[in-house]
Amino acid sequence: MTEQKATLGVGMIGYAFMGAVHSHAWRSAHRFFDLPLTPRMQVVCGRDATRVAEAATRFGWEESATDWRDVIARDDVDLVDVCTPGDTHAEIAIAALEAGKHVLCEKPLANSVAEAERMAAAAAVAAERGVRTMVGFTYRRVPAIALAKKLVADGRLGELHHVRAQYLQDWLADPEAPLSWRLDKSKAGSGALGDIGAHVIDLTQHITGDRIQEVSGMLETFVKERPVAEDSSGLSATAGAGRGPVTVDDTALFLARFAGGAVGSFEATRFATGRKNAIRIEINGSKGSLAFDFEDMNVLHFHDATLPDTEAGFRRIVVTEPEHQWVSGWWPPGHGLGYEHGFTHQVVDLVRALGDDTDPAPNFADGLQVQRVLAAVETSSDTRTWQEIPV
Ligand code: SOE
Repeated sequence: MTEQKATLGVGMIGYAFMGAVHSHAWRSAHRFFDLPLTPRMQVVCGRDATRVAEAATRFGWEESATDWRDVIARDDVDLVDVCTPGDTHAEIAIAALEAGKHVLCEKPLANSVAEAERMAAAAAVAAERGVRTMVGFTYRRVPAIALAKKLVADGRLGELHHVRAQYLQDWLADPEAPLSWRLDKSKAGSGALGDIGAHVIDLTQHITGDRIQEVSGMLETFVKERPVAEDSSGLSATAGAGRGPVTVDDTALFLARFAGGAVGSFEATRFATGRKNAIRIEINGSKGSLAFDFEDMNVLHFHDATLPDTEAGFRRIVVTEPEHQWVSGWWPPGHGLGYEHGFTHQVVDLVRALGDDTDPAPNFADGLQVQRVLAAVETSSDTRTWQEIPV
């Protein structure tokens, strides 16, 4: 007889784009990986009773609810997964932590440093009782990114000099694209900067094992007014009557100095026509370089500068071998993974950390550090000065 594993009751708040991909992850993680606890998709929560009930059926949640406070109060919920816009992260996550629930929270952690500080403080108190937190910087869980990190940690790039990072999308290039909540500062905190710039801040710090020490930034909003949205969930929105102001940046660029001496250039935009979800990272070190593009996410390019120039070049490594992190849970070599797998790996690593009673990464303290970089870029752009990131 197979041993019955303990369960982890999950309550998810929000059911749009992020809710859909998180649901997929909660449903598949224990079916493909050996986990110490079996996730149980207890309840999904949203304000519209009919729609959230439909989402529960479609995504495989046992029940639906319309008030997140009811979710947090339930004894059968051990973990709260926050998939709502940023303006509600702090309130929901802090209440959940105070109720003794583990929290997985979508990125960026909050809409301001003050909120992120309160969340990190609540997480530190909760950690003393064994309650854990994680922030959804999912791209860390792409196998090619894990390989990039390993190459740097193994010293294969030598001393790091350049970090070049871009996150390029084009879903706002059309000036008539409606005002989704992501264009409203009071809901989203910032625009391209926090939504996608946060990912490359986290990724480059993760791969290099270093931290950004100071930044000089520039934000720009190309289209200042758009049709108001009638129905806005995630990236898609339907135009309603009238127009309204865009209150966030369309693009964010910044230069960065890393504590270990490397220098970096960063760019995040939703106006790069033709680029759909291009996360491009190139790192140059004294012994070699690596390059990654999420639009070819199963591949990492590696240049070994210790080889003779006549043979060196960039090697195209297809990161689909069973020895590559997480790959053995899936398909035979060469069959490749997609966007959703990063979310499944996130659940795998989170549930394993809970099983081992260790801290998952990145946790709320890491999320706060990224928030400080975001705020420094914004202040730098407003004041046209370099800004240090407080440690
Ligand atoms: C929208 O730009 C978005 O959905 C981000 O919010 C996600 O974090 C990213 O994974 C894809 O793009």
